Amino acid sequence: MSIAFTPWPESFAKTYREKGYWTDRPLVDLIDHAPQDNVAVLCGERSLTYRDLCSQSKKLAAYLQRLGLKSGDTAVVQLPNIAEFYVVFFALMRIGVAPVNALFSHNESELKAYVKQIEPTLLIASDGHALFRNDAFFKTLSESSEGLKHALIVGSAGWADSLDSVLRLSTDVSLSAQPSRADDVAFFQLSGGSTGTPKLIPRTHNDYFFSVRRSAEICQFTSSTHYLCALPCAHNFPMSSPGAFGAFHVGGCVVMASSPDATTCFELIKRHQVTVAALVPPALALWLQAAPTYKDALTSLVLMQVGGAKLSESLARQVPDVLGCQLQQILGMAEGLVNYTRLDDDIDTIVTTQGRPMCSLDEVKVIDEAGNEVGANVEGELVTRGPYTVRGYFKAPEHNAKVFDHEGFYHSGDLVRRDENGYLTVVGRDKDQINRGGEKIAAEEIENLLLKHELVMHSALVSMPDDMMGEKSCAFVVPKMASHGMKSITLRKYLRGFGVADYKVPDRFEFIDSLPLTPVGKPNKVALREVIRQRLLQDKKL
Ligand code: J2J
Repeated sequence: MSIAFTPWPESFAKTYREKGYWTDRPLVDLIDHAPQDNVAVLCGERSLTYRDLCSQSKKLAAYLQRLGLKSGDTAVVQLPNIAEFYVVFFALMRIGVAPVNALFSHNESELKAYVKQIEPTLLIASDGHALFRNDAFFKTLSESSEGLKHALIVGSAGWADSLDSVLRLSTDVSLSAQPSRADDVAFFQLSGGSTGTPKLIPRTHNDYFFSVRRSAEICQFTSSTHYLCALPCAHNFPMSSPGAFGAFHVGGCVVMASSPDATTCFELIKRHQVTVAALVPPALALWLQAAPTYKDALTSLVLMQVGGAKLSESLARQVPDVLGCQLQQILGMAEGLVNYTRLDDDIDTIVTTQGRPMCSLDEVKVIDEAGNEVGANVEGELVTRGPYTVRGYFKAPEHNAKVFDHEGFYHSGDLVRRDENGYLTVVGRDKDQINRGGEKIAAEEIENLLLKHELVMHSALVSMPDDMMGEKSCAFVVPKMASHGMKSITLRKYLRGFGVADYKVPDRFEFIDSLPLTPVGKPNKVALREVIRQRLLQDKKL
């Protein structure tokens, strides 16, 4: 059985095939067709060749098949940056089970929302996460989703089957199951979101495989590429731009880092002769600070990719000198479109733009509020469709009607300028989202939770400037009573009580008597952003 999603219209699918962009191959070919003796993943003291990765994922696939999992089923997976992330992913691909890969920083609230949406049969998680040290949370999840019967845990939690034992002990690799069809959903990617519930993005084998292949080509990945996976491995950027999958596609090697911090990564770069790393701007800033002391550790590094949030020109200009390698900027989105500065672009283009689309069939328009295309170098919203940009979120008809237009263009909410050569520069955002150093927070999700507090009458979450993170979040709260005595700490605790990921808890709270409103009666977030900007300036002066 296949999973329902919004397909590309037949005429587009035909063109993408004719052009050779969609090849009707399953994603598991990424590892099955790689040179089997090459090292695929280095993780701590462990080294897995492609042969190991293939055989372990086959063992796990066979085990899951014996449990009764079948094509069209879904799974929620939450793993840290460890080799098992790929073993699990490709095992699920072999039997046509579509996972949503939650970020390791996600918590009760996000996992419950994913379970509700995809009604999984299986959960794979790690006992390194507080939620899975015992079976209490799994029981809660299975109460809300009848089909959720199976759990596999990395580590020795004791309450569920251990993934480690399955991989060590199981010998049977006989598989009758097949991957899902290449134009069906392979897995769900996470959207940054701007709504109350996080939206899931159905990605097909065909579209994702193309995006990986083309990315690897643009970034000139080869079998000698040693790619450092320092961002959360489930994120679209380190998975596919070109990321770990790009490295697999060419038989290269992925080095797992437990965190993007400079000391951890510099040691790995030196030890494993890493050639490419990918970071968000705040992590890059820390690397740039730390690098002068470690410079000889970084000699193998050829390419530093930066994306996820706006990189300042001043940081960008430091990269070649301080890290001794080339910079590449990337404007990507889990919904599809990825833009790259090219390796042979001049330095000014690389430091001042976020690149251009990777494929000639990426249709990108920059439009004004009336929906008309604007000219070169004029600010407008980026809208796009193409061979790897999805046509709809999973089971979200109302939201889809708002962000996908009748021609299938995805309205990204990113405000950009496009130059005469097609290069995009991000200048702002017209979506209710905070980009906290690459981590996206949907304002409405947090506002809704705050409104549940008995003393909160109104709330509005906005971004505030931050030197390190680019943006942080500030919640404006109107209490129900003037003499409320409410404190930030109370609301922080309250939000944590719902089990939302830490990065979504507002960095600052401001209590006010009323929210400024727009002419149509919505909270005026432009005005609120200005209020907090002024207050921050005031604080700096004191
Ligand atoms: C400014 N804003 C950016 C950039 C993304 C590669 C790289 C990044 C992502 C990603 C990704 C930006 N400058 N260089 O999926 O494959 C903001 C935009 C965009 C949103 C998407 C990839 N690069 N952004 O960040 O789905 O607002 O994907 O629409 O997490 O991040 O976020 P996400």
